Amino acid sequence: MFEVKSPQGLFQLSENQIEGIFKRHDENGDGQLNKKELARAFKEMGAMFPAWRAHCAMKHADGDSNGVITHDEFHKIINYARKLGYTVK
Ligand SMILES: [Ca+2]
Ligand SMILES: [Ca+2]
Repeated sequence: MFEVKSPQGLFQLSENQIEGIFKRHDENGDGQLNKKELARAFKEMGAMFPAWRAHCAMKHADGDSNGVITHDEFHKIINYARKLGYTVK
């Protein structure tokens, strides 16, 4: 499970919910996530430094280093987000 600190307190996100957040932030609708879109997604999940978080996530999940998270890299970014555990303080 995945935990996020929000103004309402602590709540948990399932893998599907994380995927939903990432997909919702695919603003140009190309089915891929660039760093800017990632940062917005992390912001929604309660990251304190979304741009930095997106940078690290990109390094982790962008296997072919083309600067975007494509469909086949999606599971890696979801995994990464889950592993963070998101006990954001
Ligand atoms: Ca996109
Ligand atoms: Ca890539």
